[in-house]
Amino acid sequence: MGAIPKGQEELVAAFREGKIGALARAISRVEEGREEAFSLLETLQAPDADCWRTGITGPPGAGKSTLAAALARAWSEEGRRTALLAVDPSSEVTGGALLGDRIRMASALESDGVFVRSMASRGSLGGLGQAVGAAADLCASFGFHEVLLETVGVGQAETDVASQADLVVVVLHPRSGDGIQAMKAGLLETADLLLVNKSDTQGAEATARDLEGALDLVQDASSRPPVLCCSALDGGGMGEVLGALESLRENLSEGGALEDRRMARSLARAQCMVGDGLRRRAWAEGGLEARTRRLLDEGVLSDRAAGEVLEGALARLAEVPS
Ligand SMILES: Nc1nc2c(ncn2[C@@H]2O[C@H](COP(=O)(O)OP(=O)(O)O)[C@@H](O)[C@H]2O)c(=O)[nH]1
Ligand SMILES: [Mg+2]
Repeated sequence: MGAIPKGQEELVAAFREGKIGALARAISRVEEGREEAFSLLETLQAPDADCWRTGITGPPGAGKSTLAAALARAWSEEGRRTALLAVDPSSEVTGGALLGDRIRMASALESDGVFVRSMASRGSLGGLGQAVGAAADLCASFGFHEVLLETVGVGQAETDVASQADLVVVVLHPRSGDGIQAMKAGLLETADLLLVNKSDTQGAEATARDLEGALDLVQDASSRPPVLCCSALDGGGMGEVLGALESLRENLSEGGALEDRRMARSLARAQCMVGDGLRRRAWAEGGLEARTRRLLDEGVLSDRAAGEVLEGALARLAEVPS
């Protein structure tokens, strides 16, 4: 456990007393991405906390938030305290009615004791993956048993977020073509469980069959994620969804795969930070920008200059003791 960072004594005390406002403030520190956030994380860390991190990803409108709410309610009823970290860049553009929906849903969940936090800022130290991973750590230390990470399944930042989960659930619309889209977006490879949501409407079963077909193309039988139909809205099939998650967790814990995943998660988060730091600092402060400019001034083509600068930087890195 690290020393309590200066100026954070009151925050640390309130966090340890279980004040939810302190958790929210601690997450803001992490999002702001200042160095002192690391000492705060060290001080508050609880590596042995009993906490599962479940990623929920898929296209906009598939029902990720609705599913997250349904899971959060089910777990809360079992006495498992649940936090929902929603990373949904589309929430900024939808506005209007949808935004109203979101706020209503968030406040209904909060009154059930679910902690809801939306995260949009990229953070400045290691991007969104680092910020969300750190926020999940804080929720675990605070005493939450379940952390849901909701993210739209597009783009690198969102993939970084999914890599911070123990298990990933992919939620799809019940319409033909969604399975193929998901395959193209690489979603099928990251899924531990595939859900065709909105089974109260038409086409869910057919979409599930399409998905099974798409899975035949990308995965062998032993590593195929289960495909289920459900309605997050009216609760249909939710018992099966909860049961499937439970047995996936058992398999992960028994085979030692969970430790591997958690190591991969730490590595991925460190990679986000190192990558981000290198890009920012080596480029501007480490002189890579200046060197590239010199080459461009000499008439070297941009891509060629990049190759030379990269090789030079890697050669210098190789001299750093590992
Ligand atoms: N009919 C039906 N509508 C649903 C279901 N789940 C979500 N929805 C609706 O689909 C819309 C998008 O849901 P939302 O959870 O915000 O999707 P997200 O963008 O993936 O988070 C909302 O209007 C929901 O009420 C479902 O199981 N059945
Ligand atoms: Mg959502």
